[in-house]
Amino acid sequence: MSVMKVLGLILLHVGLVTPGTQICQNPDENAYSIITCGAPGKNGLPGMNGSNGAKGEIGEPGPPGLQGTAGSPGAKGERGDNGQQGPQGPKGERGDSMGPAIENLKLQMTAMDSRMRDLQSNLERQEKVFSFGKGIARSSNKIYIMNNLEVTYDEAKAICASGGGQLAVPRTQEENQAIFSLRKKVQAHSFMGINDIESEGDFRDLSGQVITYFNWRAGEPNNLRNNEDCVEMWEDGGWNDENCANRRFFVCEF
Ligand SMILES: [Ca+2]
Ligand SMILES: [Ca+2]
Repeated sequence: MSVMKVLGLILLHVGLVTPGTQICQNPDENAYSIITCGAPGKNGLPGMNGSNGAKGEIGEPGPPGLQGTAGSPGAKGERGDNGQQGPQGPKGERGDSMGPAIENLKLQMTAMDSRMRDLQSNLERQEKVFSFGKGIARSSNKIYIMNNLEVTYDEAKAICASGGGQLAVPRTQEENQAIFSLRKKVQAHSFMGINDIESEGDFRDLSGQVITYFNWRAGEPNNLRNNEDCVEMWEDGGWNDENCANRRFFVCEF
Protein backbone atom coordinates (compact mmCIF):
# COMPACT_ATOMS: atom_id res chain seq x y z
CA MET A 1 0.00 0.00 0.00
CA SER A 2 1.28 3.35 -0.99
CA VAL A 3 1.84 6.24 1.37
CA MET A 4 -0.95 8.26 -0.21
CA LYS A 5 -3.53 5.61 0.35
CA VAL A 6 -2.50 5.11 3.99
CA LEU A 7 -2.86 8.89 4.52
CA GLY A 8 -6.22 8.80 2.92
CA LEU A 9 -7.46 6.09 5.21
CA ILE A 10 -6.25 8.01 8.26
CA LEU A 11 -7.95 11.22 7.22
CA LEU A 12 -11.08 9.29 6.39
CA HIS A 13 -11.04 7.77 9.77
CA VAL A 14 -10.81 11.10 11.60
CA GLY A 15 -13.47 12.55 9.36
CA LEU A 16 -11.32 15.15 7.54
CA VAL A 17 -11.76 13.44 4.24
CA THR A 18 -15.12 12.48 2.82
CA PRO A 19 -15.76 9.74 0.39
CA GLY A 20 -14.94 10.84 -3.14
CA THR A 21 -12.09 12.96 -1.91
CA GLN A 22 -8.61 11.99 -2.70
CA ILE A 23 -5.18 13.21 -1.65
CA CYS A 24 -3.04 14.24 -4.58
CA GLN A 25 0.64 15.07 -4.72
CA ASN A 26 1.72 18.41 -6.28
CA PRO A 27 4.41 17.38 -8.72
CA ASP A 28 6.19 20.86 -8.66
CA GLU A 29 6.43 21.30 -4.90
CA ASN A 30 6.65 17.71 -3.82
CA ALA A 31 3.74 18.31 -1.40
CA TYR A 32 0.28 16.88 -0.97
CA SER A 33 -3.10 18.45 -1.49
CA ILE A 34 -6.55 17.22 -0.62
CA ILE A 35 -8.67 17.20 -3.73
CA THR A 36 -12.43 16.60 -3.67
CA CYS A 37 -13.10 13.98 -6.15
CA GLY A 38 -16.93 13.97 -5.80
CA ALA A 39 -19.53 16.55 -6.79
CA PRO A 40 -18.44 20.28 -6.51
CA GLY A 41 -19.36 22.05 -3.23
CA LYS A 42 -21.57 25.05 -2.89
CA ASN A 43 -20.16 28.60 -2.90
CA GLY A 44 -19.53 30.05 0.53
CA LEU A 45 -20.97 33.35 1.84
CA PRO A 46 -19.39 36.60 0.49
CA GLY A 47 -16.54 37.88 2.59
CA MET A 48 -16.64 41.23 4.40
CA ASN A 49 -15.48 44.42 2.65
CA GLY A 50 -11.89 45.23 3.20
CA SER A 51 -10.67 48.57 4.63
CA ASN A 52 -9.98 51.60 2.27
CA GLY A 53 -6.61 51.67 0.69
CA ALA A 54 -4.08 54.56 0.84
CA LYS A 55 -4.90 57.79 -1.15
CA GLY A 56 -3.43 57.70 -4.62
CA GLU A 57 -1.27 60.41 -6.22
CA ILE A 58 -2.87 63.38 -8.09
CA GLY A 59 -3.39 62.47 -11.69
CA GLU A 60 -2.45 64.48 -14.80
CA PRO A 61 -4.89 67.37 -15.80
CA GLY A 62 -7.57 66.15 -18.12
CA PRO A 63 -8.42 67.73 -21.54
CA PRO A 64 -10.46 71.01 -21.51
CA GLY A 65 -14.20 70.54 -21.40
CA LEU A 66 -16.68 71.86 -23.99
CA GLN A 67 -17.89 75.46 -23.63
CA GLY A 68 -21.28 75.67 -22.00
CA THR A 69 -24.21 77.58 -23.50
CA ALA A 70 -24.89 81.14 -22.34
CA GLY A 71 -27.46 81.55 -19.57
CA SER A 72 -30.62 83.68 -19.85
CA PRO A 73 -30.24 87.38 -18.82
CA GLY A 74 -31.11 88.20 -15.22
CA ALA A 75 -33.83 90.66 -14.16
CA LYS A 76 -33.01 94.44 -14.32
CA GLY A 77 -31.88 95.83 -10.97
CA GLU A 78 -33.31 98.98 -9.31
CA ARG A 79 -31.76 102.36 -10.00
CA GLY A 80 -29.12 103.33 -7.51
CA ASP A 81 -28.93 106.66 -5.59
CA ASN A 82 -27.30 109.71 -7.23
CA GLY A 83 -23.64 110.07 -6.53
CA GLN A 84 -22.16 113.09 -4.76
CA GLN A 85 -21.28 116.19 -6.78
CA GLY A 86 -17.73 116.19 -8.03
CA PRO A 87 -15.24 118.97 -7.31
CA GLN A 88 -15.37 122.16 -9.39
CA GLY A 89 -13.10 122.11 -12.40
CA PRO A 90 -10.43 124.75 -13.12
CA LYS A 91 -11.53 128.07 -14.61
CA GLY A 92 -11.26 128.09 -18.41
CA GLU A 93 -9.43 130.70 -20.41
CA ARG A 94 -11.44 133.67 -21.61
CA GLY A 95 -12.54 133.33 -25.20
CA ASP A 96 -11.93 136.21 -27.57
CA SER A 97 -14.22 135.41 -30.50
CA MET A 98 -17.26 137.12 -28.90
CA GLY A 99 -15.32 139.92 -27.21
CA PRO A 100 -15.66 142.60 -29.93
CA ALA A 101 -19.32 141.74 -30.50
CA ILE A 102 -20.10 142.09 -26.80
CA GLU A 103 -18.23 145.38 -26.55
CA ASN A 104 -20.13 146.67 -29.59
CA LEU A 105 -23.40 145.56 -28.02
CA LYS A 106 -22.53 147.41 -24.82
CA LEU A 107 -21.87 150.58 -26.79
CA GLN A 108 -25.20 150.25 -28.58
CA MET A 109 -27.02 149.71 -25.30
CA THR A 110 -25.33 152.76 -23.82
CA ALA A 111 -26.38 154.84 -26.86
CA MET A 112 -29.94 153.52 -26.60
CA ASP A 113 -30.02 154.32 -22.90
CA SER A 114 -28.90 157.89 -23.64
CA ARG A 115 -31.52 158.17 -26.38
CA MET A 116 -34.21 156.90 -24.02
CA ARG A 117 -33.26 159.53 -21.46
CA ASP A 118 -33.49 162.23 -24.14
CA LEU A 119 -36.92 161.01 -25.20
CA GLN A 120 -38.07 160.91 -21.60
CA SER A 121 -36.81 164.44 -21.06
CA ASN A 122 -38.56 165.69 -24.21
CA LEU A 123 -41.76 163.98 -23.17
CA GLU A 124 -41.64 165.61 -19.75
CA ARG A 125 -41.08 169.03 -21.34
CA GLN A 126 -43.96 168.56 -23.75
CA GLU A 127 -46.22 167.40 -20.94
CA LYS A 128 -45.27 170.58 -19.13
CA VAL A 129 -46.26 172.65 -22.17
CA PHE A 130 -49.47 170.71 -22.67
CA SER A 131 -50.33 171.18 -19.02
CA PHE A 132 -50.91 174.91 -19.58
CA GLY A 133 -52.14 174.60 -23.13
CA LYS A 134 -55.58 175.76 -24.21
CA GLY A 135 -55.42 174.05 -27.54
CA ILE A 136 -53.30 172.33 -30.15
CA ALA A 137 -53.09 172.94 -33.88
CA ARG A 138 -50.95 171.44 -36.64
CA SER A 139 -49.47 172.62 -39.88
CA SER A 140 -47.76 170.31 -42.34
CA ASN A 141 -44.57 170.14 -40.26
CA LYS A 142 -45.22 171.87 -36.94
CA ILE A 143 -47.35 171.59 -33.82
CA TYR A 144 -48.70 174.76 -32.17
CA ILE A 145 -49.90 175.08 -28.61
CA MET A 146 -51.82 178.03 -27.21
CA ASN A 147 -51.33 178.58 -23.47
CA ASN A 148 -53.65 180.12 -20.90
CA LEU A 149 -51.15 182.61 -19.47
CA GLU A 150 -50.84 186.33 -20.14
CA VAL A 151 -47.20 187.25 -19.89
CA THR A 152 -44.59 189.64 -21.30
CA TYR A 153 -42.72 188.85 -24.49
CA ASP A 154 -39.55 187.71 -22.66
CA GLU A 155 -41.59 185.53 -20.31
CA ALA A 156 -43.38 183.95 -23.25
CA LYS A 157 -40.06 183.16 -24.94
CA ALA A 158 -38.73 181.53 -21.77
CA ILE A 159 -41.83 179.40 -21.23
CA CYS A 160 -41.81 178.03 -24.79
CA ALA A 161 -38.08 177.32 -24.56
CA SER A 162 -38.52 175.49 -21.26
CA GLY A 163 -40.91 173.14 -23.04
CA GLY A 164 -38.44 172.44 -25.83
CA GLY A 165 -40.14 174.74 -28.36
CA GLN A 166 -40.14 178.42 -29.20
CA LEU A 167 -42.55 181.28 -29.75
CA ALA A 168 -44.42 180.50 -32.94
CA VAL A 169 -43.29 182.14 -36.19
CA PRO A 170 -45.76 181.74 -39.05
CA ARG A 171 -43.68 181.52 -42.25
CA THR A 172 -46.50 180.63 -44.65
CA GLN A 173 -50.20 181.32 -45.03
CA GLU A 174 -50.89 177.75 -43.90
CA GLU A 175 -48.91 178.20 -40.67
CA ASN A 176 -50.50 181.57 -40.02
CA GLN A 177 -53.91 179.97 -40.40
CA ALA A 178 -53.00 177.18 -37.97
CA ILE A 179 -51.96 179.71 -35.30
CA PHE A 180 -55.03 181.80 -36.00
CA SER A 181 -57.24 178.78 -35.36
CA LEU A 182 -55.85 178.65 -31.81
CA ARG A 183 -55.97 182.41 -31.23
CA LYS A 184 -59.69 182.49 -32.01
CA LYS A 185 -60.30 180.23 -29.00
CA VAL A 186 -59.02 182.78 -26.51
CA GLN A 187 -60.35 185.84 -28.39
CA ALA A 188 -57.28 187.82 -27.38
CA HIS A 189 -54.03 189.01 -28.84
CA SER A 190 -51.10 186.62 -28.79
CA PHE A 191 -47.36 187.17 -29.08
CA MET A 192 -45.38 185.50 -31.88
CA GLY A 193 -41.63 184.97 -32.24
CA ILE A 194 -41.01 188.04 -34.42
CA ASN A 195 -39.55 191.42 -33.39
CA ASP A 196 -37.50 194.43 -34.51
CA ILE A 197 -35.73 194.94 -31.20
CA GLU A 198 -32.26 195.05 -32.75
CA SER A 199 -33.11 197.46 -35.57
CA GLU A 200 -36.32 199.40 -36.01
CA GLY A 201 -38.35 198.15 -38.93
CA ASP A 202 -36.07 195.12 -39.48
CA PHE A 203 -38.26 192.23 -38.30
CA ARG A 204 -36.49 188.95 -37.58
CA ASP A 205 -37.21 185.68 -35.84
CA LEU A 206 -35.68 184.62 -32.49
CA SER A 207 -32.55 183.25 -34.14
CA GLY A 208 -31.95 186.51 -36.02
CA GLN A 209 -33.15 185.31 -39.44
CA VAL A 210 -34.93 187.81 -41.65
CA ILE A 211 -38.69 187.38 -41.92
CA THR A 212 -39.98 187.04 -45.49
CA TYR A 213 -43.67 186.25 -44.87
CA PHE A 214 -45.86 188.98 -43.35
CA ASN A 215 -49.55 189.36 -42.59
CA TRP A 216 -49.76 192.92 -41.20
CA ARG A 217 -53.07 194.51 -40.40
CA ALA A 218 -53.81 197.75 -42.19
CA GLY A 219 -51.67 200.58 -40.83
CA GLU A 220 -49.22 198.27 -39.10
CA PRO A 221 -46.47 198.11 -38.06
CA ASN A 222 -46.67 201.70 -36.77
CA ASN A 223 -44.19 201.51 -33.86
CA LEU A 224 -46.63 203.49 -31.74
CA ARG A 225 -44.92 205.88 -29.36
CA ASN A 226 -41.70 204.63 -30.81
CA ASN A 227 -42.04 201.69 -28.45
CA GLU A 228 -43.53 198.76 -30.33
CA ASP A 229 -40.95 196.13 -31.23
CA CYS A 230 -42.77 192.77 -30.61
CA VAL A 231 -45.31 191.23 -33.00
CA GLU A 232 -48.71 189.91 -31.96
CA MET A 233 -51.65 188.34 -33.83
CA TRP A 234 -55.06 189.93 -33.54
CA GLU A 235 -58.46 188.30 -33.49
CA ASP A 236 -58.71 188.53 -37.31
CA GLY A 237 -55.34 186.80 -37.88
CA GLY A 238 -53.61 190.05 -38.85
CA TRP A 239 -50.34 191.21 -37.26
CA ASN A 240 -49.56 194.27 -35.12
CA ASP A 241 -46.36 195.57 -33.59
CA GLU A 242 -46.88 195.90 -29.80
CA ASN A 243 -45.03 196.98 -26.68
CA CYS A 244 -42.93 193.99 -25.54
CA ALA A 245 -43.67 194.74 -21.85
CA ASN A 246 -47.41 194.34 -22.26
CA ARG A 247 -48.97 191.05 -21.22
CA ARG A 248 -50.36 188.80 -23.89
CA PHE A 249 -51.28 185.20 -24.53
CA PHE A 250 -48.79 183.42 -26.75
CA VAL A 251 -48.39 180.38 -29.01
CA CYS A 252 -45.48 177.94 -28.85
CA GLU A 253 -44.41 175.89 -31.85
CA PHE A 254 -42.70 172.47 -31.82
CA1 LIG B 1 -40.56 198.76 -33.70
CA1 LIG C 1 -48.53 198.77 -33.70
